[in-house]
Amino acid sequence: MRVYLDNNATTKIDPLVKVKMQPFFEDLYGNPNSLHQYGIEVRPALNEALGSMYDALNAPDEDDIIITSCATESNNAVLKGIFFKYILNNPEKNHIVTTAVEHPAILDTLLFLQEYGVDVTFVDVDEDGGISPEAIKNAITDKTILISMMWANNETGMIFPIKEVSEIAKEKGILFHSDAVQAIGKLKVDLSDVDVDYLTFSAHKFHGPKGIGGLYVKKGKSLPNLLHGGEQMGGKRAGTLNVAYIVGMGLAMKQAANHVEVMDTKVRALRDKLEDAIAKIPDTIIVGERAKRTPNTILVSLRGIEGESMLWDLNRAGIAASTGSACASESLEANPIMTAIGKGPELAHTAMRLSLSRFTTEDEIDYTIEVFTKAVERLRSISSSYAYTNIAS
Ligand code: C6P
Repeated sequence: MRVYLDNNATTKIDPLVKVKMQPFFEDLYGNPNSLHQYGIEVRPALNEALGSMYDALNAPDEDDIIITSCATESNNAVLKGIFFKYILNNPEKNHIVTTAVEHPAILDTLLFLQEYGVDVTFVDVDEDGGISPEAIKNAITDKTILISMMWANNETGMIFPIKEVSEIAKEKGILFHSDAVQAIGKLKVDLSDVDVDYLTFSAHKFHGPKGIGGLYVKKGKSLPNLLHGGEQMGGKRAGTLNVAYIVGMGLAMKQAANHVEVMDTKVRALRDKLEDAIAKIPDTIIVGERAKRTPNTILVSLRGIEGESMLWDLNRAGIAASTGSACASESLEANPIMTAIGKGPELAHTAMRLSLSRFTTEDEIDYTIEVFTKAVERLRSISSSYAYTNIAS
């Protein structure tokens, strides 16, 4: 059996999305900016896709959705756009508040901007991996121009207090961006309820294709371009539109919004079944209160077992999981989230992330429980550090 439990890294394409994209690799290959029939005939599908994205976010189309190549680009566009528009010529407003556990697409971009005089406060998470609205509020100064806080964390699944922080931002007249990559398709993302100025998403996290993402920009909050050139996207992001992928993202986002209930019931029940079984294994620590996490995610630390060893045992049995975020998987350093939430280096090296999707089945979870439990027993029986901690405790 093959079981894919790394859905926070990427997801499989929804079969309906694949079917919808297919004609745009065949007959419908026109450039939508061309004036001839080939260009004209692809435009309705593009409009439909964008319409689905506004509907999925419950945002009016007087706001903007800028299509990008991925969430990393969307995050860069916001942070660098804010720098060019507001900070470069006004050092009185040079402060950005974010969290210490954002994705590297935020953290590394902010480290880069620090070299150009941007002052950044990285708010720490609590020991549960959560963020309190008060901690964000306390970080604000009269120089703060932007708060950037993810909707949900990719490693722990912890859901951040997005509505409260959006209200704090509004009250203080501060711009608010959220990286919602791990929220869309897992949680209700309703922009008529939560007031964000900018929101990042990426199709491959919700059963759409890889290499396409989006940036929602609220009306009146436009930013300078990251990519200059042609007039595509109303002149806001140059480059020939990737029609097939945009069409795929539109349907994937519609499907994601329609399946939030399935995530909250079926997927949550499967995740809880797996988590309950893992929690019964001695010396395991599951990060974050379950009710405060996205319904598909578990981050667990297994005392005495290197995350990579566990990963390879699972992999041999056909089960895909991860030791943390995919973009840091080549580093054998301690899991940075575990470190951020104050777990010691030993626990940080023993982290495993398991993330389900709406395509995960009960048979797959039953098989995973069996393999996982045996792998822990096997690896602990040969782990000198586990034997040591047992004797010591
Ligand atoms: N996180 C993970 O394993 P791209 O690849 O640019 O479409 O998405 C980047 C990104 C941005 N923000 C968040 C919250 C994310 O989780 C990701 C991707 C993957 O956790 C790969 S590193």
